[in-house]
Amino acid sequence: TPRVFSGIKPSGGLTLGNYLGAIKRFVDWQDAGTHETIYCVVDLHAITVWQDPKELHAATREVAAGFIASGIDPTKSILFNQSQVSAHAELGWIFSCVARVGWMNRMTQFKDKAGANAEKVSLGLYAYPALMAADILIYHATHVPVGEDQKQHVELTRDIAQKFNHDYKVDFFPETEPVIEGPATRVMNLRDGTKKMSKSGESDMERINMTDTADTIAKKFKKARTDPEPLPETLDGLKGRPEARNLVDIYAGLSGLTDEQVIAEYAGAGWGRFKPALADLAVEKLAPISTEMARLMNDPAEIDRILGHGAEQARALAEPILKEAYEIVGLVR
Ligand code: AQP
Repeated sequence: TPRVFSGIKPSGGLTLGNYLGAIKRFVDWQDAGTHETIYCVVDLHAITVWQDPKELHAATREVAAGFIASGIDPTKSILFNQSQVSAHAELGWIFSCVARVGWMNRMTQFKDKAGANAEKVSLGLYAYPALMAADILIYHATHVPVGEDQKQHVELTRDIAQKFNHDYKVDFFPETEPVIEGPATRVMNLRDGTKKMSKSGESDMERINMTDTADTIAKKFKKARTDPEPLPETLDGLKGRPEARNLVDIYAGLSGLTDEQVIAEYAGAGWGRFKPALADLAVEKLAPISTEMARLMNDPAEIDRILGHGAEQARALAEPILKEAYEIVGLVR
């Protein structure tokens, strides 16, 4: 069976962006049953920027709880945390030797995250796409559901696989493709519609956390930045209105409607009508998940057990592929 792989960094609590752009789709892939689905809490990626050890522990369990509460079933998907399967880091090293510095220099996420501080960020942050390629290719996964922001990294994964196959004259690593479909593949910051919603953004008001209470969700949407115009009559009317587009897109992602259908339903509506409707919808969808997350997080031993079991399953798939990669490269075992 073909495989799907994707992951989320425990670099903080989950946001609505992670849910709509990633987790919701992970569940769809699992339930479709066409692929073996492998989902990972990518803790080694999280430490590319400083993480307090205690918080990293908690966030790892929170992300795992978020997966399960959203519908990832550990009996149907393999769910584990990256650091428990050392083959990721081992293949990641080989890929660091395959990837070129020039390729990394073109990664826009690195440029965004490093900003003017590129000399001071960790070497890991720079090399991170090579480890991400290993996360995917250590399972020979072909499909990678991600948000729009990760497209470039999945494309780089394909370049790394091609160069490895070419350099060693093998046909070993498959072509991977990013799967970026439907609405809300790039959920924007509620305070600035030109920036994406992030776990680690400065202000809590700019994001919806999956663990936010109903009141907090309502307050954040109420205070979300918008322009003064009402919603347009057609989708075209959202051009040049990033904040308005974002709220419509979030509504579409949560409701399962298309952006067009949302506009058709709310044509001409003012924010006083649309924002409370959006908040109600978000609460309706997120409240059962956050309740379940809270229940799961009360039993960390159970989460650890699930991750440990998933790691065992993942190792069984990864180790033969790693062994073969080592042989191809010429490393004596
Ligand atoms: N705003 C978003 N809209 C849609 N999808 C998003 N994703 C993240 N933010 C949005 C998707 O969630 C998955 C996991 O992302 P990640 O945790 O590995 O890293 P990230 O993209 O860097 O996420 P954050 O929330 O912005 O974390 P920080 O602030 O720590 O860097 C990916 O599929 C991503 O596309």
